[in-house]
Amino acid sequence: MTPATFEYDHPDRDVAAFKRSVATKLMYAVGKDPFAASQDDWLHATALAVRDLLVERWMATTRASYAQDVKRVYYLSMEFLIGRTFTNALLAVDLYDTVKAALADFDIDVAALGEREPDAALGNGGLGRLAACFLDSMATLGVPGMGYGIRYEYGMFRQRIIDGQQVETPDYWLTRGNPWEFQRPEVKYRVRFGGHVEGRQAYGAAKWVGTHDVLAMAYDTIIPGYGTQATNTLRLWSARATEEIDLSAFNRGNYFEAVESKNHSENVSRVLYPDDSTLSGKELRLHQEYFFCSASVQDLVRRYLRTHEGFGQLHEKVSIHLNDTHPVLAVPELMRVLVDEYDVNWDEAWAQTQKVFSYTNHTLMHEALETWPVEMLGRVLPRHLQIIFDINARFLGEVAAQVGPDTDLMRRLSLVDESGERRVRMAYLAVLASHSVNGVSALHSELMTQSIFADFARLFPERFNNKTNGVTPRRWLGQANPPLAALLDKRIGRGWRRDLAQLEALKPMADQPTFVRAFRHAKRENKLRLANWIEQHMGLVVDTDAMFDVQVKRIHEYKRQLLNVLHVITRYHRILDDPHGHHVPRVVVFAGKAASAYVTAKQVIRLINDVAAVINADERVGKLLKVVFLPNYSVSLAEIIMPAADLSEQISTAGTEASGTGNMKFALNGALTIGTLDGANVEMKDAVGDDNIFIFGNTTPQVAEIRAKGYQPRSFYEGDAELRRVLDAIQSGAFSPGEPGRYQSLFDTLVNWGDHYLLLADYAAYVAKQAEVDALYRDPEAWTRKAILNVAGMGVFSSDRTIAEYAHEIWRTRPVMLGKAG
Ligand code: 26V
Repeated sequence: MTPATFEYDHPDRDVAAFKRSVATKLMYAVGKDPFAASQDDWLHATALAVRDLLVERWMATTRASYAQDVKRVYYLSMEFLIGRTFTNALLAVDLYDTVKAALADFDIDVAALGEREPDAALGNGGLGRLAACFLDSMATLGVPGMGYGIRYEYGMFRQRIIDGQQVETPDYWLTRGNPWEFQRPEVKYRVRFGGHVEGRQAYGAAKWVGTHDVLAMAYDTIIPGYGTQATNTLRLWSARATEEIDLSAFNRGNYFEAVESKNHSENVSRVLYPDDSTLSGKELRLHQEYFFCSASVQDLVRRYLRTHEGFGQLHEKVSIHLNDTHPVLAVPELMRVLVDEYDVNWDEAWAQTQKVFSYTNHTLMHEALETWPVEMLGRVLPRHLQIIFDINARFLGEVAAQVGPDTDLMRRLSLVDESGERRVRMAYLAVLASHSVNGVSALHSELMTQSIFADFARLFPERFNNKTNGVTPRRWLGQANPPLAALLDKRIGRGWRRDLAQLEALKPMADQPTFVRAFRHAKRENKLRLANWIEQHMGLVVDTDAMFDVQVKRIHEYKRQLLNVLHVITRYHRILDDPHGHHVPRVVVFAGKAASAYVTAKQVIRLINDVAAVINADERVGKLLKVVFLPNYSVSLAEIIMPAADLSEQISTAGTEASGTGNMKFALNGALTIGTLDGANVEMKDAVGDDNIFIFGNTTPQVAEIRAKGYQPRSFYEGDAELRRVLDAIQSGAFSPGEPGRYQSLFDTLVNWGDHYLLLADYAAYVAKQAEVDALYRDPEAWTRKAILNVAGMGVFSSDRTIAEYAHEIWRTRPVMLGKAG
């Protein structure tokens, strides 16, 4: 037996055998003659052939984890932003070249095939993508775990840009079937809603009756580890109508009503909520949250009981991790299952619960903190509301006993916010029920204990900790950046894929001219790839010698894409004022989706497109400045954008971005960062060195001080002629001549309505820092040297490091031990 972390020899690198396997799948699983098969048929057949290889490892891992009775981690997340699987799976099992050769014999190009695969876009942004990177790292490290989530039929909407504006269209990603999943019709759980509670006593068992029920059916996806036999499972739940709903209506002779109500039940898993900026408090969202929590808890309890008697060992065998508060209903659900269904007494159940759960907070933004009206919770989940009330009463009683009567403290700590319509504070429930609460960067974890959880941090200081985010090097370097990956393989070996700290070995090479040249060559190839994409999809020709200056992420006011636009217009004015000046050419790239109801964010998208239209058409500017908004930002588009960037824009108002992970992906691919001291930027600065990153702007304490003193954005507007000219141009319709008033409200947001995110206060420092960026870009050797030092410093930002910390310090799990592959 060896730990699951070893490089293995391959039994399967047999091109002829793989060809046979693909041909067999094409005929017998896809049902197509090779002569009639479409590209999508070939993709499907090849995916099934690759999947066969994964299945063997999967079964071995599952068998070993039962035999070793390992502690399992259940990662509960409403979102898993996986992207494409095909190429990732081929690289994971080290079969890319084999498959490439096998397909070439059929005249099929493996890369082109991979690009036909739709993204699994089951997430909004950072939180969902982090969950996907974590699955990859857990499998790679052999952490015995499982992701639980929802199998949305419609993922993140597709964004089209029509007349400069975002238009959302549905993303039905399952049209051609999903070759990576296994439907499990036999794994079904009843999830109950509504009804009422009988026989309730505080802290005692009760009967929940009169409910209307939905079934949760499992779909399993294999998550392969890299360079190991270990695999994990992502189990996603899909809603199915129960038999009795159908029957009751059928019996009344109403076929139509029966099908209608079936549709209604199955709506629960229909669509991902595409808004990560506000909690709209929609009842369907509450149904989704409980639906997947209940199914997951029932499933993991059943698995535990298969090999254990009683619940005394639960915390030694089970860890449940809450990816933000979205899955926190798993807490009262586990309490309900233990107390109501298995007669465990309250105190024992609560003690186990607290040892089992851990929670990660991903945002301090007030609007995104979940609270549910007591009225709605009581109607949809009456038994859970009682349990939450009981948890709250116990807790407040204990605090009162400890610190004496302090009604103000009680009011602040209560799980129920009584200040207006009574609401349950889900983040407080998560903190109370967990033995570990972490933020996602050093700064964010610190702020968390000073702001939203200050009272809890005083009561339970030992609970709070930091786990700085990371990204998987397999996808974000190995897969996304073949030229750089090949260069690294040649110069430092292949080991960085599993041990990113090995990038450290690049440091001395930053001063070797041959390496610097090769590195620049790789960057150029990536820039060409993006330039081709832009020309093909948008008909715009961009110059690959220009600096690619990139900001891609969700469109949010706090992320300050608008500050970037102010800089773009400043450059435009400077070029017009001095057409023969020594300007550094830039291509400024934006991409990102706005929540469909987020009016200001949508205006920002429109402004970017309007500004792009004016500047790109202005002959006086020519190659010196181009602006592009790439539509439909996604994981697969990010894989093309990140490697092509020279400059990475990470410019959120200090104290607002919990961590950021795009910042890490860019630097890993050899971009320099211009950024504020926010989120993980702070730690990136420490990792790459102050001289190799462009930091500007007010710090978190300075932001607080400016606000406390009464921030006056108008004084910046009036005091800075260059800024005023930019804002006046926006306000007067210079970029919207057909509708001069179009951006009045954006102007007002900044100048007259308080500029909540301090764009004007940071503008001058930002523009000055951009001039430093230009100066460095004029010296390609010096620029590339710093880019190399950025790559070299990114070792610590591997999600493998992050997951190792979670596993040792929070979950306390050990890797599953496996025999050699093959
Ligand atoms: C929030 C909400 C609000 C309520 C309804 C639905 C919904 C869905 C998603 C979210 C997510 C907001 C939190 C989030 O994505 N945070 C990001 O997490 C990243 C991973 O930790 C981190 O790098 C980013 O800085 C942080 O913004």
